[in-house]
Amino acid sequence: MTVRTRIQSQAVAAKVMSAEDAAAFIAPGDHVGMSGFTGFGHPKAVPAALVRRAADAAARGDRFAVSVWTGSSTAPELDGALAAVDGIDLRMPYQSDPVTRAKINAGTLEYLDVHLSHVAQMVEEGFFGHLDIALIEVTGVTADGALIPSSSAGNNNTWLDQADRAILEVNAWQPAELDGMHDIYYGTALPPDRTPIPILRAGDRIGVPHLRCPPEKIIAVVPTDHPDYPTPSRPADGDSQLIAGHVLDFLTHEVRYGRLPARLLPLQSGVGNVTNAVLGRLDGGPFAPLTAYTEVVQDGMLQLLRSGTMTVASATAFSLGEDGLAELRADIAAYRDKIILRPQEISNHPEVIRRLGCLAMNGMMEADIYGNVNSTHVMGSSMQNGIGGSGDFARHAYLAMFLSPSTVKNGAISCIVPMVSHVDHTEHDVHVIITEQGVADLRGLPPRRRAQQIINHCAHPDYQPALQDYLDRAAATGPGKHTPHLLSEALSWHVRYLKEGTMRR
Ligand code: 0RQ
Repeated sequence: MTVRTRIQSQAVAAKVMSAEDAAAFIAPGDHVGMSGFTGFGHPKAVPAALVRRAADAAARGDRFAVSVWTGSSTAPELDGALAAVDGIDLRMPYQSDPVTRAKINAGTLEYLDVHLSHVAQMVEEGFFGHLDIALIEVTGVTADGALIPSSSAGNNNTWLDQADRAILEVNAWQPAELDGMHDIYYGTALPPDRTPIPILRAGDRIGVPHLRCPPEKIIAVVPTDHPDYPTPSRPADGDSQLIAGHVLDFLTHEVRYGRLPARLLPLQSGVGNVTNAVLGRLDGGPFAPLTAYTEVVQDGMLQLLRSGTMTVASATAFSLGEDGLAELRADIAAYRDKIILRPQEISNHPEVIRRLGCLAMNGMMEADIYGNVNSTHVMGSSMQNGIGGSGDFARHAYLAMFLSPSTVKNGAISCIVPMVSHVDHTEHDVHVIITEQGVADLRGLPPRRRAQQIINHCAHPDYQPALQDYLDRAAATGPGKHTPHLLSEALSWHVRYLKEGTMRR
């Protein structure tokens, strides 16, 4: 199917032009709301033209930069390439690109790390300034001008509603069978006019399949034929398999004690190898049929849908590796009724997450002995990726689990520390911590008993003596006995062991 047949509306087809011409509508300093979520559904041609403009400006000793708002992370060809030519003023709400990260941590690129479910509301409230341009990849345009979304929903409805002008990329590489998979909800409003989000089950559809945009707002349409960016993946290592085994044992235990139904509750799983390993272990397991109310459909989830272990997955985007992407494209019609892509305001909506009772599984950088979790910062001040949707789910989930190896960098850094160097999820939001060492179930435990659980069950044996020694001395000599700490020592833990280069004793 050619791009021309993808654009059924005459009015929209009349706006077709080159990426260069479309990019010329974007002025330095503009706020540009782009589609895109974890390498899926981002615009591909116009950002490349912006990179060329920024590079040309730099060659003249000038600067061309815009603010880039998206759904989540994108791909090296967008985030990385634009950051490399200093083409980004401000980035929000999530990134995971090494070039962007380096610029953020050098202080030359401003970054707003926002809960993904909060973005739409905060844009409407005007906290980020006015949105000049929506730059959105779509799969096609219907005869009456409705937009068929592509492989992520993200904030696209908000960008199209809020922006002054819209540029569309119509990507013929995206399967036409995506049409009908989305559920775009236009019922949200700011208080006091809010009404309940009527999702009672993960598979409920409450919206419409297409995005709306008045034709007069569309100033340019760029045909493309570019693939999405598959999520780089590594084979599951031993630690991931051990963590997955602990998660399965823990869920089995919860079912046995009647705290979870036999088919569990809707799953949310963050990105990465560990959560993929968990999903792999669920395949063909005792908990079926499963559902997911989550943010992204990753390879492990596609496999569950394929095998029938999972009946439906609600998300806002795909986040697939090369194999998963090939599988989806080969058999996409079979997945259309099993996958629902919603705006991220809805996929991550606290009201719905709480009502459905999601089981949230997310990665972390470090947890402290009292259960506070750092998902974002190295050494308290350098950004890794961002909070993404982890806070949306953790705070409101029925069960908030954080999963991580107990050490990273070949054992040189312990992910269990006396006091986290940055807090994303407080001790009140974190129910269970799971490392390859075991499970710390923190529910119902006061602080010192939580600390003992975490040290005993999650810390690496190389670090247990130092953590136990810290807890014992803090409890004996610290100023307060409720959450005992020796503050200067707690924070010097990170510095001390960074200098030594290893914590192994
Ligand atoms: O560094 O890349 O140099 O090897 O952080 O860590 O172990 O590869 O694990 O890819 O699952 O990422 C928390 C970052 C984990 C992720 C985080 C270093 C480590 C490695 C990556 P290298 P791993 P993962 C909804 C959920 C927030 C968003 C979220 C994340 C690199 O899960 O971004 O949860 N979460 N979204 O070596 C120093 C430590 C470290 C450390 C790890 N304590 N100190 N470095 N690293 N711990 C989904 C979405 O929102 C899309």
